[in-house]
Amino acid sequence: MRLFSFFSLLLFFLSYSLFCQSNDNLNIIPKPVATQINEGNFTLNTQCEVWFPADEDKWSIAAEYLGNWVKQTTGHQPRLQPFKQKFTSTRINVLYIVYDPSVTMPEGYVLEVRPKAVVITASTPLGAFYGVQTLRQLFPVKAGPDGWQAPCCRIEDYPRFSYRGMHLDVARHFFPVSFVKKYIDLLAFHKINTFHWHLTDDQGWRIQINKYPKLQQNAAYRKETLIGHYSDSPQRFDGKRYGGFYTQQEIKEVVEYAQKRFVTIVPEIEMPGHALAALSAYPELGCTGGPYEAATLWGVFDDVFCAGNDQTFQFMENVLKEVCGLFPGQYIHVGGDECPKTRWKTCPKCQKRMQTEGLKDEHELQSYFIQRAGKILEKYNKRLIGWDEILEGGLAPNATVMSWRGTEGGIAAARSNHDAIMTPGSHCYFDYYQGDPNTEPLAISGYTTLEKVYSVEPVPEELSPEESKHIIGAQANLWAEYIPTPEKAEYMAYPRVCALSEVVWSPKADRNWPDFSKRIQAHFPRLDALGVNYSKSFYSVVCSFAEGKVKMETAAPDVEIRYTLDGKTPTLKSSKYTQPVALEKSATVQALCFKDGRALGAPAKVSYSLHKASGKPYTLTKQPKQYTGGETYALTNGVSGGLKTWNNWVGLVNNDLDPVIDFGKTTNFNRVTTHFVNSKIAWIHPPRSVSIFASDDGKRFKLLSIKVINVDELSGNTIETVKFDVPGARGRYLKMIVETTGVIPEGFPGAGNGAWLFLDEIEVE
Ligand code: TNX
Repeated sequence: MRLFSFFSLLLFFLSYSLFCQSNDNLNIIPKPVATQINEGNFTLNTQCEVWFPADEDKWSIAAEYLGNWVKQTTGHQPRLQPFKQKFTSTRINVLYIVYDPSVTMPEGYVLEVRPKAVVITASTPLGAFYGVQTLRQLFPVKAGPDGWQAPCCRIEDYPRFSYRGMHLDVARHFFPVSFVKKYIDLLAFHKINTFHWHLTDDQGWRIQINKYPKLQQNAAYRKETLIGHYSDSPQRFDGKRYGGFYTQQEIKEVVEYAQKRFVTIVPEIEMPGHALAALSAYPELGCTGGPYEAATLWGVFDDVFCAGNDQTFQFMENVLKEVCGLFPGQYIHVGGDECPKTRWKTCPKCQKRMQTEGLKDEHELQSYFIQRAGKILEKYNKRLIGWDEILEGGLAPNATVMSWRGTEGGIAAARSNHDAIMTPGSHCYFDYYQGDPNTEPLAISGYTTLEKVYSVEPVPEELSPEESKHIIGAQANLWAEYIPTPEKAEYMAYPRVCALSEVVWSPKADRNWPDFSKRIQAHFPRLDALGVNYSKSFYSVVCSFAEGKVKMETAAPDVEIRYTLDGKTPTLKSSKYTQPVALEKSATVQALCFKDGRALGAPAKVSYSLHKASGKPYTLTKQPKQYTGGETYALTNGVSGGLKTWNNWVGLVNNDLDPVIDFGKTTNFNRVTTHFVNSKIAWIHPPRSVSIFASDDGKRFKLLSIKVINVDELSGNTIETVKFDVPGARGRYLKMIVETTGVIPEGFPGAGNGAWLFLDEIEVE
């Protein structure tokens, strides 16, 4: 008896520990709900067959997918065998797909790999399909000495959210059907079930509409395209006509392809803003009547669809009718974002519409526009999705909100009983840099690392459990202003989609970055095998500077960092990083990650210019939250911010910045220099004044100098320098007061909102 209980205890611990480490071994992404590894392996061989429920054709989709995968992997086309009888026991070498209503989660499945057979159980074909996707990941990317083997295991799995989305902008740059298919295939592999296809924008209209042939002839093309970044000055253009569109036949082909992967397509037809391309073809739909040109630059444009013109709504009705006929999903996205009201304010037709409809301002006119689109969609049994601006001026009944400007839109929608999809710019914009902008390919701006994507929580804390039910999921967006090729699209999307997939699929309680950071490395070879040009920025070294020392970190575990200070690229022979490195003088640090003797990712390269305040601590009355400068002593880290990303800037909105630097001892200095951003288009305004003070006790400060900035004179997108010559100045503390302009004045983007103030590096010599 004793012996028995000892053994059962031992068995319990053994199986428990197997259970716990299971994910480390299987490395499935997104992580399944429950996994248990069993003894033995299953081997795919040329005898294997796929059996599936005979009664409904959708089961055959999962079966065919599985069969094709076996064929691609082993070269052997398995026989596909529908079966009607109740599933009782397994035959050898069969991959079973089994209907079982007891698997209650609609997208859930139970996958059992046994030594002689595989059984995927689900109550829906969709669940079975996801079982197949997991099975794919159980096999290695190359056959081992004993062939294609998967470990025996039992996996129980189902998603956390019903809406798991990924977006692709094909308007700013056009992507061929072959790539769109590959993109969808990869989404399915990661159990993402919705593909948001952004089909129209200022720079191009990409879907054939039979009723409006000029959308194909004209609106699908632009004269030329911006080269480099929007903020480059002067802006340069390539002088080449650019464009393309999908025929309805191609759209049908893609829809069918997606259906075979249980991916629903949400097409987006932008209105009333982002409409320049459409207006170039049908100028009568704009307030001024044109002429218009499809945009060659990125941004937000004043010319939008006229909301007073009945022809506009006739156009929308006809376009949406064809769109609804092409896409079988329940949702149609109508945009609604970034629609300036400039033209509407002076357009007699729009003003008349406001009068007759009793609309109090242009925001209500925008809301009227979207509500009419909603009514059209209702006629075709579709539901409307819009960006969070559709909340302004009143929400259309039944509308689902896509919250992109933070989470507020989603919160407001949920509180008013509307569904919401979270796609906050900070975490879900895959057009942002995923590593140091100095080593990454050109991106729009931002800094959204893999780890940051992994950390996003779709359900805001503010919501009650009841309200939270309206958060149906999350999505990431791939805006394509700076993504001209499929290779770059993959680079920007992967591996961030992998992190997103886990956010939307796996249980919240299982979110664990250290664990994911191991599994993602095992996932990379799978992406290699699928021919995905994913980014390796996950391995990039991030440097920070404090108290005279450079700290080097990487998100990847189990790697070594090697660095140089002499301007050379690190090799396996360079110094190995073990602890923060003291910098005695200005230098360029290069750091690179190595694993198993191989370099991973691109080397980090940071040039430090040291001065008397370098690495010194400072205080601020108001701590920045969003723009922290990226490290503790951002203002004294020896590195100035650039225009590629705001990540290195210390920023506050509608507030002064007032750093007080502590030199640690009385210090003599002659000159103080600092920098601020002037980018009114990005709501970042110059300060009204900058003043500096010195103190010995940190309490009583003496004014050293003040500079008044001519705020109105500054235009464009620039970094401005302020220099104070203060010969003979001395003190232990140096205070700087950078005075905000306050609220953005009329006539500038974001008028009425607080202006941002961005400061970086206070150099003391
Ligand atoms: C904002 S997100 C936009 C897009 C741009 C994107 C660039 C949204 C609804 N509108 O038009 O492409 O920023 O990040």
